[in-house]
Amino acid sequence: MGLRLTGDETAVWTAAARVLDANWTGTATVPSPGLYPHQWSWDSSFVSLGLARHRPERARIELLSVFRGQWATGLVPHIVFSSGIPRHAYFPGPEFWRSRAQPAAPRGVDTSGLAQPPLQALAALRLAREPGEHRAFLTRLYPLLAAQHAYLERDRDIAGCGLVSLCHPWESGLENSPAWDRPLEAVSPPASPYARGSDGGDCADSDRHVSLVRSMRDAGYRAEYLHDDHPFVVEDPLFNAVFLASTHALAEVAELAGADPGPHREAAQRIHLAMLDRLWDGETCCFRARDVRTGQLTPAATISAFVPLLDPDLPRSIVRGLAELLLSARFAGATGYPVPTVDVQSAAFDRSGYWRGPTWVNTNWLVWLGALTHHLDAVADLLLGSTLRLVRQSGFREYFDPFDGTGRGSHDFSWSAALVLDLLA
Ligand code: 9YW
Repeated sequence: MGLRLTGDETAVWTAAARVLDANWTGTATVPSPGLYPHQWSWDSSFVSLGLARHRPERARIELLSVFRGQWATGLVPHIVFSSGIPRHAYFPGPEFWRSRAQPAAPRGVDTSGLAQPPLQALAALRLAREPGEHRAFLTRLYPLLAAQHAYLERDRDIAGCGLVSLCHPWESGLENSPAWDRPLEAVSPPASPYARGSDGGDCADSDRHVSLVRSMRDAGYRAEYLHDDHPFVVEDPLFNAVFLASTHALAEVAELAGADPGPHREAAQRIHLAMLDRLWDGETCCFRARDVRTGQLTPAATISAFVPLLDPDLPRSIVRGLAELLLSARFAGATGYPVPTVDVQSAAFDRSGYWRGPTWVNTNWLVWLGALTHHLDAVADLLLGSTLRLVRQSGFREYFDPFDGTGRGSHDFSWSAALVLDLLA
C-alpha cells in the first residue's frame, strides 16, 4: 500500500479493496454482481482508478478490456455484455440491442449502441502517472482512445457547434435526472409499455427510454438518423466537461505514445469555447443542458453544473460563481453530505430518487477533481471528508440520502469502493 493511513482509514481501504476483488470477473469488474452483471463504460474507468492503487496490473486490463466492445466507428459502447449470464438477469440485454447485426459492431462480443461519459483517456493518464513502465500500454491504448474521441467529434456533434450531444438519457450516466424531463416530453412512449422499473423511476419515462433505443437500433445506430430524425438530442455539461478533460489528457497520452498532441489540444480549445458559449447561463450563474431540438436550456440545476470545474481554463469569475452555488443552501450548504444531485430547493428534488437528489460517490469525485484543478482546497477537503464519512457510515452503497447519509441501492458497489481508494491515496 505504501501510504500513511490512520487505523480507521486502513479499515476503509481494506474493505474497499475487498469489494473490488469480489467484483472482478477475470477480465473486468462488474458494477454490482446482482444488479449489473456486465461491464459499463464509465464504471470501468472509475474502477481502473481504484485498481491503480490496489492492483495496477488489473487497472490496465480493466481499462483495455472495455475496448473489446469498440465499434469500427470508434464508439465505445456503454455496456459490454458478459457471456453466460442468464437472459433475465438484466434488461435490456443483447437480444434487445442486437449489436451483432450491425456491420460496425465487434463480432466476438455483444454490446449496447450508446456512449457514456468518455473518461478513458483521463483514467489512462492517471494510471500512467503511477510508478512503472507505461509506454507500451499507452502506445497500445492511444489509437483506441483517438478513435473514441474522433467518433464523438465526427458523429455526435449534432448541432455542429463543437459539443457532443446525448441521444439518450442513459448516455449521461444520470439516467433519470430532471435535466431530461423536458426533452423527453418530445418522445412518444410505445403503444405497449415495457417499463424496466429497476431504477424506481417513472414508468412512462422508462418506456420512453426503451422506445428511444428501439428507434436508434432500427435505424442501425446511424449518424445520419441521429442527426436528422432522432427526437432526443441534448448537450450536457457533465458529458462535455468529461470529454474536455479527457481530450486534454489525450494530448498528453499522445505525447507519451510518440504521437502528435496538436490536434487534441485544438479539439480541447473548441470544446472549452463551445461550453461557455452554449451551456453557461450567466443569468443564473449555472451550467445547464441544452435541448438541441428546441434550442432551450433545461431549467433544472443539477450536479452536472459543477463538473465543468474540470476545465482548467474556466474563467475565474465562473469558478467563483460555481463554488458559491455549490456551498449554498441549494446544494452542499443544505446537507451534511455533499453534493446532492439536484438543487434541494427545486420542485424536482427527491431525496431518495436515484439521480434526482441523492449523493453519489462518483459525482462527488468528479467535482472533487474539478475543485483541485482550481485550487478550491476548502471545497475539495469538504468533498473528500464527507465522501469518506458516507462510506464509513453506510458502506460502499450505490448512492446515499443527501441529508442523513443512509445507504440506498445495491451494496458493494464497485465505483464507490474504487474512488474511495483513489481519495485515500
Ligand atoms: C443501467 C451501472 C450503471 C451506471 C449508470 C447508472 C445505472 C442503470 O447503473 O444505470 O441499467 O444502465 O445510472 O450511471 O453506469 O453502474
